[in-house]
Amino acid sequence: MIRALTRHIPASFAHALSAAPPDPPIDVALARQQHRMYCTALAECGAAVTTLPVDERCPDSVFVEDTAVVVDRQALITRPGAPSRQLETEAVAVELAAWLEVLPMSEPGTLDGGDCMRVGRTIYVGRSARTNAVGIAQLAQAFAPRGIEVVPVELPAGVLHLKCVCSPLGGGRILLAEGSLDRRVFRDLEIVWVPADETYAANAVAIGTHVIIAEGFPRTHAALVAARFEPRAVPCSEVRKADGSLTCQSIVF
Ligand code: CIR
Repeated sequence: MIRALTRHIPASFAHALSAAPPDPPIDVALARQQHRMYCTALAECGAAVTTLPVDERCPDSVFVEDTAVVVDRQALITRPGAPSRQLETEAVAVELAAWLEVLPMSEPGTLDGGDCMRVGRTIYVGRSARTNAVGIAQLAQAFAPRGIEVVPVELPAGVLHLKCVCSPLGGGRILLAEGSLDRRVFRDLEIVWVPADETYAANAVAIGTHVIIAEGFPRTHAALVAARFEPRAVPCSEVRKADGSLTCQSIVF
């Protein structure tokens, strides 16, 4: 059984973190409608979806990916790098504990799940403004007993998270935006290339042969079809205004 954990969007999402103030501002009603379409897409790709209740204290809480990293039957509950987001982990930890063994992180480590891309027994982890060296060391220590190798990746300036430019497709394949990271970072992985002017589409959720991608990126869509995937486009204009995309809205385990 593939499970996906998501979280309802609070009214305070209008004030979510973003590198630049969105113009026009976030439309919370539209964001909720798009989130419902995202959850429906997850379910239609075969996931059993659980959606956590709204917490108005946490404007960014729809971005659950950042709060946990799952390997096999264990979940490392992160310490998100943005202090305003650290409260988000409580409800996620309680829910995941019903399914998985949860492992803690500790100060001064910080880590966002959006910086962690797992491919087989390797986790590529972006060293970013959100994820520090202590956090990366705690990630490596948590999963070393499970045979996980952690490979730190330096991010180009202005990239929020590793998975802003790449995401896993299963079976040793990844989506990677052209011109973002040196492909040699990813050793012998098979790359499905995203054109540089469609970089936003490099963040996608793969479940089996299904891939949920952002609406409006025809060349990425075509590249996935050519690689024998079944892309399914969903609208995400409102989460994009808060620097979010597709993987960040769920924890798939
Ligand atoms: C933030 O700045 O933390 C949120 N507004 C966006 C987080 C997006 N998370 C992700 O891509 N994993």
